[in-house]
Amino acid sequence: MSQQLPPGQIATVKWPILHEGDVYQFDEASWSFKLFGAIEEELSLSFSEVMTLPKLQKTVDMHCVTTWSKFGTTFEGIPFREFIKLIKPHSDAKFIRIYGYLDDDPYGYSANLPLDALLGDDSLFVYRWKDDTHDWANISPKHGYPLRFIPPDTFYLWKGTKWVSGIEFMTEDQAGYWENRGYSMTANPFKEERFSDPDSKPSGFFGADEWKD
Ligand SMILES: Nc1nc2c(c(=O)[nH]1)N[C@H]1C(S)=C(S)[C@@H](COP(=O)(O)O)O[C@H]1N2
Ligand SMILES: [Mo]
Repeated sequence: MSQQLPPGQIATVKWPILHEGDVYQFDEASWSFKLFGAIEEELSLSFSEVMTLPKLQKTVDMHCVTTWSKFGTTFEGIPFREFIKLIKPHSDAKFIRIYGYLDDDPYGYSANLPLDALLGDDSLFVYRWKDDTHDWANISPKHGYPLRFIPPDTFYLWKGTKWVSGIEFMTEDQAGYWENRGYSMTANPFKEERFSDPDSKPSGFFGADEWKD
């Protein structure tokens, strides 16, 4: 809830919508959440199993690399750390990728993050939200229903995978969808880490100006 505007960002009141591909249509029967990679035993959870995990509410800021920032959105969700309690990561598993749908592929989208940055209350798999002008509601399909990740505000929002399908544990920091297309591995908005090479902005920059209030 820092309400600090990172360099090069513009505050918006609206909650813009940005993603690649189609909006995922939730189907509980085929939905699962998988924990895999550098862990002792892989685990697959149903939607009802995920929803029995401990939850909390937290007000956070969101910073999109296309330059909009939205302050003060309150989310209800399951802390990332609750999933770690269900498995035994290898001792050298220092990074993760959070996967989500891209069109019909449940693992088509992903974003990498360092594990040790995700253990606080500001690292949430969310399903409900509110803000100053909206009462509590489920996350809409376009924003990631039934479940999407919200990263700590020290990461740009592309690290916030929508329509999540699982967490991969990794011993090396491996790129996700946008990181493979020229975006930063570390992605700290307050250091303006937008691109992996600050001198060459990737082509196919997404987002345009549609979000402006
Ligand atoms: N599955 C999936 N998750 C995604 C994306 C995507 O293309 N696919 N786009 C990311 C980007 S670039 C941003 S800025 C946020 C936008 O979330 P919002 O549309 O709810 O504002 O979702 C992120 N999560
Ligand atoms: Mo984004």
